[in-house]
Amino acid sequence: MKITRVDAIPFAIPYTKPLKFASGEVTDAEHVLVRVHTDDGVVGVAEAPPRPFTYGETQAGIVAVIERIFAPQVVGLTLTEREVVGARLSRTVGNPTAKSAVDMAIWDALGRTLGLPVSDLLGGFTDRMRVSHMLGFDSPAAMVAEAERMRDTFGIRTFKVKVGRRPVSLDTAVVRALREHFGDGVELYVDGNRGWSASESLRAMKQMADLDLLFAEELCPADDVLGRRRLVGQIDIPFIADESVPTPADVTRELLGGSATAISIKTARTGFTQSQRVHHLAEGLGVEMVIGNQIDGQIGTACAVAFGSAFAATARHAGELSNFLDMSDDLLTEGLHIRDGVLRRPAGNGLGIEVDPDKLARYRTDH
Ligand code: MUC
Ligand code: MG
Repeated sequence: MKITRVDAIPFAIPYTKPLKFASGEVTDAEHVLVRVHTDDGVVGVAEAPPRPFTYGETQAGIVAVIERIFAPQVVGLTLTEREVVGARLSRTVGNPTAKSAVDMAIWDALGRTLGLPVSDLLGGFTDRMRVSHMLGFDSPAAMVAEAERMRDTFGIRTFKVKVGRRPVSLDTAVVRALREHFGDGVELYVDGNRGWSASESLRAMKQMADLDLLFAEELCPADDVLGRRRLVGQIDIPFIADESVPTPADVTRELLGGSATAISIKTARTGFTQSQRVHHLAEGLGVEMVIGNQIDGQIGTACAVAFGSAFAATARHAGELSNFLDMSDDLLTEGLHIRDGVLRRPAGNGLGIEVDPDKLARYRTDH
């Protein structure tokens, strides 16, 4: 169970449909495959998705920090020393997706070694989650058509609508068009990616007050502490903190400070070890959780559904597990499939997934 090597392999797979939102746009999955090898010949995998606009990480930076800083700190430890891994990695600030991919690849290797699914090791609540699909910026007609395609093809009936454009009516018109088109046959919520000011957010929420939204997420800048707290105090649906809670300490501060009333858990940024802490904190403080998506590929999505299906509170709401549908290809031998609006976690030990060596050879960009 001793870690002998950690690989960080950059790869690039184009999207068939770019995702646009208030803080950026994604056209290619330029991610990093992380592999943790052990002296038993076991290999655990995970992926790190660089999101420069959210965490300041780049693909080259993730490869460099893993190869030069993190790998030497974890080689020689055993797979059960995850708290030691965490303590060593936390000497370096930031780099959340690089740290998380190392953590999750270790969990995958542990599950494979023990002959158990990671999801069962974490909590084992269920083997599936309902899926929520993100609708990126476009016209109301195009976003309704995209939602219809997702419902008809994959049975998805929960949609997170990207908002944060100006004037706010550009986005509120989309949400209204979706509600008018689908009636109460779908669940809707909005995510501003910090695009609006607190007062614009309040105006938009008033315009959408009759649209039966489930949640509002990160509508305005988190560092506008007072504006955001005032906003959260004036809306009557749970306000999800996403970019403002990259660590468990941030979760505590945001919830106790009254600047959030729900939490997005993204395994891409808190791995499995820290996501457990986020889950336990949110549960203890009595707020709802949504499994978020860092625009993950299928490896990242397998991680998200492994965690989300492990606990009652995270399996309760639809998880954001569908961004991989917009990629032109992926790295797995057996792809993930969403049917009737549900994603089952892959059966098998660890994460239950295998990287296809031919696909990796085709998409890796380091040679
Ligand atoms: C989301 O929930 O915000 C877009 C930007 C980011 O950091 O994550 C994605 C999805
Ligand atoms: Mg978000």
